[in-house]
Amino acid sequence: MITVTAFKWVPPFASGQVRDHRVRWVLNEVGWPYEMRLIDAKTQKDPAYRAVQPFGQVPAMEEEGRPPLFETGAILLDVAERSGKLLPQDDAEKAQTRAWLIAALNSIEPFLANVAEVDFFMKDEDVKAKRRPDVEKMARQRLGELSAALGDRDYLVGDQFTVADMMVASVLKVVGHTDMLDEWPNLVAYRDRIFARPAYQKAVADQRADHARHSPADMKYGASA
Ligand SMILES: N[C@@H](CCC(=O)N[C@@H](CS)C(=O)NCC(=O)O)C(=O)O
Repeated sequence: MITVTAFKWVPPFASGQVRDHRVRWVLNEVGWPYEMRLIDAKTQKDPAYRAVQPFGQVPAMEEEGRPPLFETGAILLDVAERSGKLLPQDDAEKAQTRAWLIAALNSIEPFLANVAEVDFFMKDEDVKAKRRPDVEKMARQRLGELSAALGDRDYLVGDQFTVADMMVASVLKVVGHTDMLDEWPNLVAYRDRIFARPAYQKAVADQRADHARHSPADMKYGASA
């Protein structure tokens, strides 16, 4: 059986966004059964959990007979490769799919995450007001470049939905609290097309339901390992 780790609870703005939705989603897509292991802040610091996820983050994927796997990009590629789904058959297209998945994590997500960091985590209103235009400008640049690369195609590589589309669409969620995407109708249509997939809808609904069953007290913030 596959076990996926996730948090028991997160603040409402983050529910539906936590990266374990990517692992739930890919497993739903390929039809592999899994169970969730919901952890708290205390477990994050536990050496036993660090042996599973060296940074104490979620998600991780544990599976009998295999070393645990962390990093959502690695997990999506692993599941796609082993299932023979969500990757093109053609070698060159497969390589392009890996490139787009890594680009999502490496060349797009950090710029969008800067926007979210200012909006959700910066406390000082003066610093926030100064930094916001710069981070938005850089994020918009990446989104414009993504829009140009996608053009009028339905998916990023060939004519098939792949793990690259999963990761790029998931990364677009990071600025889902803004209207930034509206400047590029092809990106809005792309995101909506991908998020209409039942496997995605279930992943996010299940994550939200797990959070709704718990409270901040369940996270044991401040408790030592
Ligand atoms: N690059 C990692 C990022 C994982 C990550 O940032 N997880 C967040 C939740 S979305 C987390 O566990 N944050 C708590 C922490 O860093 O202590 C991945 O894609 O798996």
